Amino acid sequence: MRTPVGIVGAGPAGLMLSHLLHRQGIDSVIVETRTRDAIEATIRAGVLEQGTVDLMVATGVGERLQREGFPHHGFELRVDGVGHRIDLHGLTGGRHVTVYPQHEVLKDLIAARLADGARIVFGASDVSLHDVEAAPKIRFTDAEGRSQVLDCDLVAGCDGSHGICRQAIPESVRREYLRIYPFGWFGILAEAPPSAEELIYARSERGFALISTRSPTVQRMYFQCDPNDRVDNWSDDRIWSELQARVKGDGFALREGAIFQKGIIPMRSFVCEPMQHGRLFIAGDAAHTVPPTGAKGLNLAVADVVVLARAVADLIQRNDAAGVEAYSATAVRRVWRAQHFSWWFTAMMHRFDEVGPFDARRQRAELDMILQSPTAARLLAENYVGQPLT
Ligand code: RFL
Ligand code: PHB
Repeated sequence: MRTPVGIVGAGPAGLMLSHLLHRQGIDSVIVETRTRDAIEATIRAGVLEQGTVDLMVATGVGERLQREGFPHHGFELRVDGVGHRIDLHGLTGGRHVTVYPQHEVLKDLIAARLADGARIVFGASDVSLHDVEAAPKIRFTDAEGRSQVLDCDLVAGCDGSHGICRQAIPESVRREYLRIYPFGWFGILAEAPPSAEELIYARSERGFALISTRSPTVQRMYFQCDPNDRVDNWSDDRIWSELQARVKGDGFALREGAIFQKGIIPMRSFVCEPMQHGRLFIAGDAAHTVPPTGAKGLNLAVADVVVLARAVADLIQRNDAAGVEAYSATAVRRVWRAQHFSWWFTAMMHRFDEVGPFDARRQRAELDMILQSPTAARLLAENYVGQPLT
C-alpha cells in the first residue's frame, strides 16, 4: 500500500487531518488500533471552542453539531457555595462555546470520511513506524491478521498520549516537559435532568467539582479525587453526597439519578518538542496533554491539524516546504498558551493538600480577583473560549 500521508490514530486529530487534506485534494490512509464501535462509544471531551465549531461547519461536518449542540454563553464559578456567573458572551465580545460530545464529533468525521471514500484501517495491531527520516513506512497487522506495510511520503502521528509515534523522534532531539498533579478527577455519567443551564466549576474546602452535561437526560460530573483511589471505593450514595457537599450553598442542590459510568482520570500537563522529525509530524495528545479543567485538549488537537493540513498541502501541491518546516514552531505557540491557561485554571480551582496556609489564602485571593475585577474575569473568559484558528 502507498499513500501521500499515512495517519496513525483515528481520534479528533487524525480524522480531522484526513478530512482537511481530502478537501484540498490530498489522499491519506488512517491506521487505528481500535474498532469503529469502540471509538464511537468512548466518552471523553464535551466542550468545543467557537473555532472548532466554525471549522466543522465550514468544512461540511457540522450539520448535526449545529442541530444538536448546545451553545453555552457563560458558566458558573462556584466558590465556597456561592455562585458567580462568568459571562463568556459579554466578556469576549460575543463569543461562546458549544457542548457537543467528542464521540459525536468522531461519528460525524468517520461518517464523512467513509462517505468520501477514505481508507481507514480499524482494529490494526502491532503498529510500528520505520525510516521516518527518509522513506517512512507504517507496518501493522490488519484486523484479519495479515501483515501490511504502508509506504508514505509523510506520516502524521495522531495516536494520542499513549501512542507510539512520539517515540520515533530520537531521544537526542526530543525534549519532554511534564507536570503530574497530586490529584485526579472522578468522572460519572448519570441519567438525570440538568441541575443548571450552564456548566458549574466549583471550588470548595473539600476540593474541586465540575457539573457538565451531555443531553437533557444525561449529565456528566467530575470531582477531584486521589489519583490512586479505586472506583470500587465509591458507592453511588457516596458519590452523590461528595458532589452535593462540594456545590452546596445558596439553596442549590444537584438533581441525582442512576449512575451508569464511573472512572478515575489522572491529571497531567505535558508537551513534547519538537512536534516533528524528518517526515514525521505529531499532533494532538500525541504531542501534548492538558488537564481537562480548561476543556482545551480536543480543541488543541484540531488547531494542530489545521496548521499541519495547510503545510502539507503547500508541500505536496506547490513544493513549498516553509509550512512543514515551521510546523512545530507554529503549533507549539498555541500549545503553550493553552498549557498555561489549563495549569492556571486547575491551580486556582483545586485543593492542594501539600501547600501551606499562605498558598491557600493566596489561591483564594486569586479567585476573588476574578470575581471582583471584570479585567481579570475577561482573561479567564477569553482563554476559555479560545483563540481563533488561524
Ligand atoms: P485521541 O483522542 O487519544 O486519539 C488517538 C487515537 O489513536 C489510537 N491509537 C493508535 N492507533 C494506531 N496505532 C497505535 N499504536 C495507536 N495508539 C493509539 C487510539 O485508539 C485513538 O483512537 O487523541 P487526539 O486525536 O489527539 O485527540 C485528543 C482528545 O481526545 C483529548 O485531548 C480530549 O479528549 C481531552 N479532553 C477535553 N478536550 C476538550 O477540548 N474539551 C473537553 O471538554 C475535554 N474534556 C478531555 C475531557 C479528556 C478527558 N479524558 C478522558 C482524558 C474530559 C476527559 C475526562
Ligand atoms: C465534559 O463535559 O466532559 C467537560 C466539560 C468541561 C471541562 C472538562 C470536561 O472543562
